[in-house]
Amino acid sequence: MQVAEAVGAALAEQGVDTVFGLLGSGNLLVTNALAARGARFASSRHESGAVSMADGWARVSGRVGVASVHQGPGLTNTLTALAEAAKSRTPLLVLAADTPAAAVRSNFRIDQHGLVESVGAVAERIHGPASAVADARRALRRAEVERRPVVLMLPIDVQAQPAPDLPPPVRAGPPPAPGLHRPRPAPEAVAAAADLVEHSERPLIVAGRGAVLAGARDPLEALGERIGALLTTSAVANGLFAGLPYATGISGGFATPLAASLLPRADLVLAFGAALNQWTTSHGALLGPEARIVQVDLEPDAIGAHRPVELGIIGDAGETARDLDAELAARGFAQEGVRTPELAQQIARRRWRDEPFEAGGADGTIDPRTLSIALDRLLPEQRTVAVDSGAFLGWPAMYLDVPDASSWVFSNGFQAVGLGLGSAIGAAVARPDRVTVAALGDGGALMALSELETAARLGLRLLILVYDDAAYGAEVHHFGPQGHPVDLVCFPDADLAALARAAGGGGVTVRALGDLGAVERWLAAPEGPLLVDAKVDPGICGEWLEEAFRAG
Ligand SMILES: Cc1ncc(C[n+]2csc(CCOP(=O)(O)OP(=O)(O)O)c2C)c(N)n1
Repeated sequence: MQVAEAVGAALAEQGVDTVFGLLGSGNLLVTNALAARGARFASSRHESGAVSMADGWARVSGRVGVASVHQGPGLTNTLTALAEAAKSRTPLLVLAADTPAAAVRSNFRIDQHGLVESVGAVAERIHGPASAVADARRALRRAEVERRPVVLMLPIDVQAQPAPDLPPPVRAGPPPAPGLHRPRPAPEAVAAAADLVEHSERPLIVAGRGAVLAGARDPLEALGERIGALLTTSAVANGLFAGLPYATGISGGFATPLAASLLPRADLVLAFGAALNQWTTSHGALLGPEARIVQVDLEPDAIGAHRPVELGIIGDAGETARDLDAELAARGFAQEGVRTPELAQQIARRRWRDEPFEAGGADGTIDPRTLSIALDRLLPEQRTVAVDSGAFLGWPAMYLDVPDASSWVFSNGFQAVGLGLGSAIGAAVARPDRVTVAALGDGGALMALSELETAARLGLRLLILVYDDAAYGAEVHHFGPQGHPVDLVCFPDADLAALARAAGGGGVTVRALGDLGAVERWLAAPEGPLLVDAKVDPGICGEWLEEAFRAG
């Protein structure tokens, strides 16, 4: 057995059963070895797609996503998606072939280690035949424990050497699940937080991606109940509190008018795995003058990074919520706080879809809000929504519900356009039982065009919803009002539905609600992807975006 095969076998033994990638001479053997041991291999058409797919798969499955790429250009093609995974703390293992150490003049040679570390990924390596299996296990373990992308360099000369017998497995059985390591907070810190809670009347719990990765819904729900808190999430943690009566949805620019009026009234803000950045707090406007802030995070340098806080607690979001709840229980503390039946009714009645708006949609276009509300009604409740970057992204965030946090793939940690289709494909592979929506702009869709063929080839239940304004709308709305010419970011109309059909999927153009019949028919028996090229009114700009541009 060669080292390449031993590495693939070792990873399969550790539970790796799904691999995304694009094969070249450097990574074919290791990937074959995984496939030979039962792993499913899904080929992308671009390495950015492969890593985005592994990222989306990981977010939905809660497991370490795995991608496999060729050395040199295969790896450079992953960089934007890798940076997104690093910033979003997605646990990923990227198997990257590498040039032999001695091949200093190889065309493929680059500083792979420096390259991936520059975007925040961890570089690991198989060092030689004797250590290769242990090296691979360590890389997988690091991705899992550190909740970040790890790139395992596989020099092709080392891969080709004979492998010693496989060392006995360090862990057989269930596949790796990130977040097994949940540091508990210091008891003194918990006691200090309990003191603050005892003096609060209107507490607010803000949950971020750290709370999602920690699986902290239940302990946060219990804590919220005890202290009478309003619940909200950052945009990335959307869905964490789905269905709870005192949850107001996303905080920040996507907050409903009701939420935007309630959030600044809090006198105590408990942030769990949420950075409290400018998006979540609307540049601080949603934190009232009286608010005392407690921030819980695994990372010491996250504490106070965006907002000064009164108390920082280093610990896992779920464990800290549990310990704080237990401390308050021991003190005999419980209060109604903000929780009245009237408030629950108000929250239920004033969701985004209930807020009136002056519908646009002139000249054969549809208002993106009208479109989103209608699709939300048509889609089954059990769905996954993956969102690209661009001006359109507020519409799915505001109008498309998700049943829980793992059904929401918001690949916006790097604010890169073009990763949404890949991450949606990975999400759809993770949940073949339900419909996945890829919400994209036309710019993002065209950037990831090659993966339309992937979606069709894999026969995914994927609704590719393109908010098509025939422009880089974000730039139009940003610079147009300032009087700058924006003709360079406006494009002739493109028939994206025809492109999807050419790639082997379905495609329909939507200019009015009446055109959604094709979507209804597809939903009745969703087989293979359907691209909805929604020609949206290019004049409509979300208030959240106007506010973001004003704030600079
Ligand atoms: C990879 C990348 N390139 C460029 C940008 C700058 N940018 C931000 S939004 C945007 C426009 C995206 O257009 P589209 O996908 O059609 O969405 P829209 O803004 O029109 O809703 C661009 C080019 C970026 N964020 N990422």
